[in-house]
Amino acid sequence: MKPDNFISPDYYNLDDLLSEEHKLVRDTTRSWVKKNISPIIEKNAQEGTFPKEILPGLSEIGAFGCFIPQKYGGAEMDYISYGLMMQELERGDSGIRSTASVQSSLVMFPIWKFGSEKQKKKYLPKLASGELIGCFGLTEPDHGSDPASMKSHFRDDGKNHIILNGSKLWISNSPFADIAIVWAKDEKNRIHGLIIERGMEGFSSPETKNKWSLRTSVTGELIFNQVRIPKENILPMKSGLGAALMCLDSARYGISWGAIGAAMDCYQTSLNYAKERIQFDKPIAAKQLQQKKLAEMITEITKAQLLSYRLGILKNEGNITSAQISMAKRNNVEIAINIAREARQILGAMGIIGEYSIMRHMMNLESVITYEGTHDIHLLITGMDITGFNAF
Ligand code: TGC
Ligand code: FAD
Repeated sequence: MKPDNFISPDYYNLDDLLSEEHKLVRDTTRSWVKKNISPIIEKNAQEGTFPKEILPGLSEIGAFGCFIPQKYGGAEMDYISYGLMMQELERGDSGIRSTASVQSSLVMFPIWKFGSEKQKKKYLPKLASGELIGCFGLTEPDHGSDPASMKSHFRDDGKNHIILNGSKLWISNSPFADIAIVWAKDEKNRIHGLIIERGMEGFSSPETKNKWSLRTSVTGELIFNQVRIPKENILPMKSGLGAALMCLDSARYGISWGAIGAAMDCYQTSLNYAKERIQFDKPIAAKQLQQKKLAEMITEITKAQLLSYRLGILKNEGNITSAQISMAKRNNVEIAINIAREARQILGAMGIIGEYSIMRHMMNLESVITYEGTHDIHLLITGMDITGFNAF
């Protein structure tokens, strides 16, 4: 890998709108990524492994539960800090951001919002410190975009336990997670969140191998065969698909920022390369065709930054809507994937090798555009919001 000399583009002086705390969180995360992620990540991506040794460091910078109250072990940051942290982590690699997103928004968030006080005290501090790693099981083999039709179900054993059957597919970190937040239906077809612990009899989590995308994040299944779960592991404060969708809102918000990080890295790498690469006696940056690519990249990055910054203000104020989050997730991932594709071309053949990060970002973004609601689903959410008609 090339030395990591990343400097973020800031064409509209967005820094002027950030507080000292925001800048501190961003700069601390950036330094941590330069030191701990950039030197190793290419090897992990080539091998298709997650660098577990970074988990304590992720916890130390506050990436596990950054918006969770300190009394439960979180860093209690605001949502712009959370976003900037996701931006910097994904600038390193989407798989690293994924781990922080899942732990914070999909595991700690539901326990914090829908858990009992006993569950919060039992799990949240250990999740914040990285002593426990969690995963989130919503998607099933036959139900991805339409989780309301899920088949996973449980019945009451008439005493202190429920019995869970079913399976989940495409679950980030499932093969090594200590706990799983799993969504399943009760006997009345009502969806509930359950806390499943590794070691429960009948529960297994095989890895899904041979991905071309998000290779630094381990993905797998969750299989439940007559798993006996104490009733006290049901999240008691909210049931229904809406509870799971609230978790997705939090994660999708973070992804809208994260995608900007990947886009920035591709832009910066291709800009530097274009200034240095000489063809026909001039840097290729002096050619109009390459300038068009670079100028369009910085324009789209700047628009995405402003979108996410405004979204962060709305989220801090508690005035955000799910449809606003969908628009930002969809837009920012799309611009990032387009920027990655253009940036790769600017590097010519050099764009396809691991010495540069672009191709890795490009492949990662193929997952990011599908998970947490596909590109199409987010468009349909916007469509429904503005027309009032459900076109799913
Ligand atoms: P619908 O009938 O619209 O809604 C069901 C109930 O939920 C309520 N609701 C919400 N509540 C809170 N927050 C939201 N954002 C909500 N959206 C809807 C709604 O009011 C209703 O409540 P009630 O009381 O009337 O029952 O649901 P639908 O079945 O029509 O589906 C809507 C749709 C398609 C938007 C939703 O199913 C969807 O978003 N599908 C996409 C699935 C998805 O995103 N899966 C992601 C899996 S997790 C993942 O990918 C992790 S990747 C992690 C990583 O590595 O980073
Ligand atoms: P489908 O829902 O089968 O969609 C297939 C295609 O049909 C898509 O293009 C979609 O846009 C389109 N489509 C679907 N419905 C409509 C419609 N109504 N109108 C028009 N077009 C439609 N899930 C979890 O629960 N937890 C995780 O941790 C997790 N991690 C993941 C990690 C990776 C690397 C990946 C790739 C996925 C992960 N997912 C996870 C699953 C992810 O959320 C789903 O893949 C996603 O929601 C889409 O579901 P699907 O793949 O079944 O596609």
